[in-house]
Amino acid sequence: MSKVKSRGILVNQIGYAAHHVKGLLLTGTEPTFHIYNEMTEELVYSGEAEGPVQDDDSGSVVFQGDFTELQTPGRYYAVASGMERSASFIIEEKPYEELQQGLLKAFYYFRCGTELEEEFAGPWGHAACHTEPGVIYDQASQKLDGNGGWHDAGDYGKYVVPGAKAVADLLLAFELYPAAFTAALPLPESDRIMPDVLHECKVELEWLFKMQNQESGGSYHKLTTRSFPDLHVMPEEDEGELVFSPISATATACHTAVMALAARLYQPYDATFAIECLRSSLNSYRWLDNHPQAPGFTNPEGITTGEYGDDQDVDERFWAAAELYRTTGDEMYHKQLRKLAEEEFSKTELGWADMGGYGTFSYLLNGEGGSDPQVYALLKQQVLAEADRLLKVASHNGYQIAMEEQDYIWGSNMVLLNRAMFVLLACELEPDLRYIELADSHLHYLLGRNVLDVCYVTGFGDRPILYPHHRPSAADAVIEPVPGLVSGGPNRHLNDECLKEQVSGQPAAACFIDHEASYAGNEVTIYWNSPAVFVTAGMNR
Ligand code: G3I
Ligand code: 9MR
Ligand code: ZN
Repeated sequence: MSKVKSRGILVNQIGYAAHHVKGLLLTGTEPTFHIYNEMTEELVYSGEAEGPVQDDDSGSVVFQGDFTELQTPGRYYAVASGMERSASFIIEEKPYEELQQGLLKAFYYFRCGTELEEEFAGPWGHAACHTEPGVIYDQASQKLDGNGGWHDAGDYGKYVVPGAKAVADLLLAFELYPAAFTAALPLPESDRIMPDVLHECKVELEWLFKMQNQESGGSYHKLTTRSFPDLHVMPEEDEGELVFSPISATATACHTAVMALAARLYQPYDATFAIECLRSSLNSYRWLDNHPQAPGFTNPEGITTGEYGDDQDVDERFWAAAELYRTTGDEMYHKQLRKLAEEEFSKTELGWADMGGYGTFSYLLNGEGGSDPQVYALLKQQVLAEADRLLKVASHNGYQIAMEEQDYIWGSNMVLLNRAMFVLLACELEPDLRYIELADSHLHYLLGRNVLDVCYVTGFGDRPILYPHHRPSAADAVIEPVPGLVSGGPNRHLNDECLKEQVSGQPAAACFIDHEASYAGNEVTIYWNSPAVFVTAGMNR
């Protein structure tokens, strides 16, 4: 457990882009701050911060200091009277390049069913895990191969819905910002022909093929042991029987969507694989068509791993129709999309439960030609209204992020990163510098400009998360956790014992403890990493 007191002078512990807005926060009583060059110890900037601003979500009063004028590349730190010196930070044209690589490399560390070799995993390697075939729930005589893919999180389950969100974020990042994906990671598959992000996503997509029942086209909701193993168990030691949970509509619709998206993106690099993806998507759509009404998934008796329950599947179906229309141009899917668009659900969310935003952006990014002008205009208007709402929320927030008290839930850092991703996507429709600055501001919070003065990514910044709820990190012999993992973040509902014991009564944004037992605050997941890859790639383009 790490419990370190904030230095009171809060900066992005990685750094700032030379030509973007740069800000620090002071939680003391004095607004004056100074910035020094760390190499030369030369005073390079002095400023008066604005404020104070009362920030109830974090229970702090902050002065907001701006040093946008300072653009010379270098490494700096800030000081203010009565405070420890701040974390050091860089100013660079592209300060997040290494971070983006680390966040993407994390997916390699999440790989299941294959040995992680020292050459690629460094000290965090381990033997192949979960290689045994699984049984189909309620059909104990039937075994299926479910090898491969990524572990979901700090546990070793593999779940279709969050897996699809993670792949979608990575593929969208590559689609919009290909220039940010030219460097090799490297991975065992690196070939300098197909970008590594596509190699990595292929690992999960090939696993998704195995989650599909070929006869009906439907996708099993998840493949997990019956219950979670102990925290100090390495993946290869987790030998409980693997069970395919029943097929669900949300998993199937996510499968349809992400396979159609993949078919488009792999086409130039691996046409055979692209065709397989499209075939799988069409088969999956057949299940949706045959099951217009399906109950939401709940854990069947005897299975207590993550549920990812969601009784609304219209948003996932909307996303599926949008991707199939975009990939095939077939009017049948367009018709379906127009019909679903009339239903009542969020058209802007990018979470694992509410996925309407993916459908919306797929449709809008396809362009106006070929669209229904009315649907196009309506969806675009909803996107811009939400983006402007987020700008407004951030303008009232002491930490300059579009977060409100009720947003500090389990995985609040996903809420934060999804919003950054959202405004970057909005920017593709309506270029606006304020959207980019807002996304950047969200990274500043994630990387240290928060009330706890912590960098929520393992292995990055000078006060990174050290004790994530992540089984390999907890169980292996290496002191440092696996690097590049985004922690879930503050959770005002305190849904685990550790949070209840340690931070009861704290304000929302301080409901966090860097402790390995805190699964409701300090776990890591593939779908908290994926929007972080999207946002850093957006900044690195
Ligand atoms: O959104 C509501 C909010 O409106 C409401 O006011 C508040 C009050 O309870 O709850 C919010 O919902 C929360 C929901 O996450 C938001 O996505 C629930 O409380 C919370 O229990 C739920 O947590 C989910 C958690 O599983 C428990 O089901 C997380 O989203 C989800 O990321 C997490 O996923 C787990 C997997 O099950 C297993 N693998 C690890 C993974 C990460 O912890
Ligand atoms: O480790 C599990 C984590 O991945 C899940 O997100 C979390 C909630 O479903 O559950 C964790 O497992 C805990 C279990 O729910 C209760 N006993 C302690 C387990 C942690 O070691
Ligand atoms: Zn595994």
